[in-house]
Amino acid sequence: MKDGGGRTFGPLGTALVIIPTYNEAENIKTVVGRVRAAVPAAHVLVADDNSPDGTGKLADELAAADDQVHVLHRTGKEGLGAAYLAGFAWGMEHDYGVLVEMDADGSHQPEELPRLLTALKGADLVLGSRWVPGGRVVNWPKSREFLSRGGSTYSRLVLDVPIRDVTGGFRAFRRETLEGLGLDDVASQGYCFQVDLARRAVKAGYHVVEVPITFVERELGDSKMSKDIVVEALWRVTAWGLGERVGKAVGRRPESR
Ligand SMILES: Nc1nc2c(ncn2[C@@H]2O[C@H](COP(=O)(O)OP(=O)(O)OP(=O)(O)O)[C@@H](O)[C@H]2O)c(=O)[nH]1
Ligand SMILES: [Mg+2]
Repeated sequence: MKDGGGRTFGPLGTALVIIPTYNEAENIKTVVGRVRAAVPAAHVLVADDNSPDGTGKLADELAAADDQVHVLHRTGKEGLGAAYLAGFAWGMEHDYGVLVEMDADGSHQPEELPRLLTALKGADLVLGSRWVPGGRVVNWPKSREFLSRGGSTYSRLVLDVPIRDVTGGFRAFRRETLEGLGLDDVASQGYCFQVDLARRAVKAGYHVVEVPITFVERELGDSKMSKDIVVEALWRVTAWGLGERVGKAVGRRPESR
């Protein structure tokens, strides 16, 4: 398939939907079931950080009953970024052609996955987006929307990336795109991991497409959002932005981190 610029994209291989979990016992069965129903050809990988509430054990039960469900048990809570990096490595080792990021809490609707995967036929990376026309959030307090919109706007301006929803975590990567992002030196732990990957993709010249999604606030379980995560995002995005400006001023290529 060709995009607007006339580039030809290769066929998509089998998709692996990676779901990072920490204390998602109330959500894991529902979300995995919804993914399996929405995209029956795709596989699922639950990347669990040894959740005290037994999410990992529930995921094992799902995997035992279904060859297309897999579990990556990690030793402890290390943040979203580390869980995704481990999930990507597992997926590449097992030869998946598409790696998808998705939350466990129902905020990302599995029924929207086919639209993301269709868009990926003509793109290197597809971002589910709340902040493009047609995208929206359901049941979010104004304070949360302000934080998310503000984070995206700040990142877009400071990093000069033309993406409306740069912090979102419902995404589909071609395997080749991930391979080209230089993931070895990614240090971001919390949600700035998403900003980091998006900015790397834009800077590397990949064709990044935003697809509108309806993001639904979690109904069950607790948020892992914390002040530390916001502070990490703020300082890293600011440091990346400053690094690029200094790089441009002295006429060299931007640092990768
Ligand atoms: N493996 C792993 N998963 C995590 C970690 N932190 C968060 N997650 C998962 O990442 C996804 C997003 O986390 P949420 O707590 O829903 O964060 P959020 O969506 O920003 O916050 P809410 O809007 O309040 O739900 C969920 O599936 C979490 O279980 C972590 O340290 N390790
Ligand atoms: Mg959530």
